[in-house]
Amino acid sequence: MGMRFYRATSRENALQRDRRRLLTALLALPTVPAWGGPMMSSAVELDIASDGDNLAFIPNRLSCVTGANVRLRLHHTGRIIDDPHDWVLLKPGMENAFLAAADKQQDDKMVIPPHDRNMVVAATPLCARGKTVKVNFIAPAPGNYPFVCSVPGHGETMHGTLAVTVKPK
Ligand SMILES: [Cu+2]
Repeated sequence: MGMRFYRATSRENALQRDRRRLLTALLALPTVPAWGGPMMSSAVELDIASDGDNLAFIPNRLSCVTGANVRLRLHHTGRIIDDPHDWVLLKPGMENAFLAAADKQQDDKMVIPPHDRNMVVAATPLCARGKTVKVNFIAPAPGNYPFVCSVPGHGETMHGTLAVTVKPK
């Protein structure tokens, strides 16, 4: 009697354990397919570099699809100059206003003053010579977004455009 009860209980426990395992497995499944799912925002890797010791970006045009999960890497290819660089993506039309403010910035450890952040979509940290820095961001609404290096004196030539395109249907 006691034995039967024990077996029933252990079978019950085993069932519950199986159900729990199934539930855990279901919860672990991604809610959208790993690739090509309709809800999945596509991941995009963008690479940009300084043009050696010139104050320019290579390439100076980038593009991605709106809503993309962008991972941008900036590489500083300078060999002589000690100036760091960064990559700052701005809202359309903000380039002149942002650079005017950035060029007045004295503190070269913090090149994006807090009151300028409303012009900024995304920005890498400062990148030292020979190094690579990264920033992840979600591509904004379709449009042409200027990007600049915010280090004083750089942005006038060290700039470009990120073309954010509409989602293909
Ligand atoms: Cu720079």
